Amino acid sequence: MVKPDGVQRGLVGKIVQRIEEKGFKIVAMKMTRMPVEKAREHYAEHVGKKFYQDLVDFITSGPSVSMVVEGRGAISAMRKMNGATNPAEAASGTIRGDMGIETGRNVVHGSDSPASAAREIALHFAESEILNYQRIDEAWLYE
Ligand code: DAT
Ligand code: MG
Repeated sequence: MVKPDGVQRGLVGKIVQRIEEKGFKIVAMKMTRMPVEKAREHYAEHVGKKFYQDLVDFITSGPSVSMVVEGRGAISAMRKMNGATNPAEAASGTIRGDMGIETGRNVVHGSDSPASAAREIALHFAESEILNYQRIDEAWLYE
């Protein structure tokens, strides 16, 4: 997900480009303003933490772009491409390392496990919004 700061700063195209260049397949994508109820559910694991309310306020503050990204090892690779949670600690070459400064404005979200990916996809997408198609370069990406 490109968070509201990424959308406001005009970074959606660059982030989508990184995903495409890696070879991963975007099988669903949409811009929404996340409703507060969805945001609470999305960040349920952080309920009770001191930054929880700021997080919900921020993620619902404007449009964000959600994607379902498919490919071998996509979940862990996307986390690596996103970089460490705190952009100040994120490696150069990562989205957060290259495009962010502070933890509360860290540009992107990525699911952290198959279970959370399944949960988050079901939260943000209807099954009919997830497309099944072949990309022409697949034969050159996988052995
Ligand atoms: P990640 O987004 O890398 O999965 P997380 O799940 O631990 O990180 O936290 C979710 C978001 O909450 C994170 O992207 C930014 C915010 N956040 C995390 N830790 C924070 C902290 N100590 N202070 C303020 N915001 C924080
Ligand atoms: Mg997380």
